[in-house]
Amino acid sequence: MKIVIMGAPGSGKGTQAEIISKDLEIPTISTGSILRYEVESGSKLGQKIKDTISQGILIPDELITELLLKRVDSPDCKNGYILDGFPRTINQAKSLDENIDIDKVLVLEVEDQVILNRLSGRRSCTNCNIVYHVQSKKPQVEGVCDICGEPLIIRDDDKEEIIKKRLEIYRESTKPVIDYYKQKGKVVTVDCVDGIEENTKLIRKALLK
Ligand code: G5P
Ligand code: MG
Repeated sequence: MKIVIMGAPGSGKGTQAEIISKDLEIPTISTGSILRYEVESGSKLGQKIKDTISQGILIPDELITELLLKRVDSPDCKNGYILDGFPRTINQAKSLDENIDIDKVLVLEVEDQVILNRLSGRRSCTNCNIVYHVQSKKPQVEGVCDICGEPLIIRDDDKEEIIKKRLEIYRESTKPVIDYYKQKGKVVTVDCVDGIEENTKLIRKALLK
């Protein structure tokens, strides 16, 4: 099964994709994580990407599409995957369509006020990509990843003014992608206002539709 998970920054795409990918035994491919790995590598390209991400704006379509299509060509993707964070523009969606037939587009709906709270309390592990929250998903030891023991970080783009910029770009560039997929009859929408576990139950139900 090939699923796209969409929603505003902080709607829970990464968190929920991680859980659902275990259910379905398929990998999650997060373009945000692919880009952050490139930044961590210290390459010249990584430096450019870092500047763009920290401003809360999008990476050029051509570059991100090339990285994504290369990734889905890997052997672990042969039974399907969940795309988290791609496509984010109509151009990206059209390029994806030319190469891959997506089965379902799962849209997580969350209000802006909830998003600000989720992102201001988020703590991330750059090593294994697990995300935590200072109130609703605490690690066993404060500031340390449960899985690998690495220190947790606050993402550069989780500052309030950058979150607002990301929300603006989401509305302008990414929401039209949801309409694009609605016309193709592929969208299932889930109201994700509750806790993580409650929302996972709703998502599992929606995926059976
Ligand atoms: P990313 O990395 O794709 P965003 O902005 O799309 O970044 P983000 O911030 O990673 O999305 P998320 O994955 O939707 O948010 O949310 P999350 O991390 O799972 O959860 C957020 C917090 O809420 C956590 O603390 C979590 O514990 C809590 N939480 C999660 N779910 C729930 C829930 O159900 N209930 C409750 N109560 N709490 C919950 O992209 C970053 C940048 O990379 C570039 C862009 O510059 C982008 O800004 N980029 C691209 N550029 C161009 N094209 C693309 N395709 C690109 N992809 C990435
Ligand atoms: Mg994410």
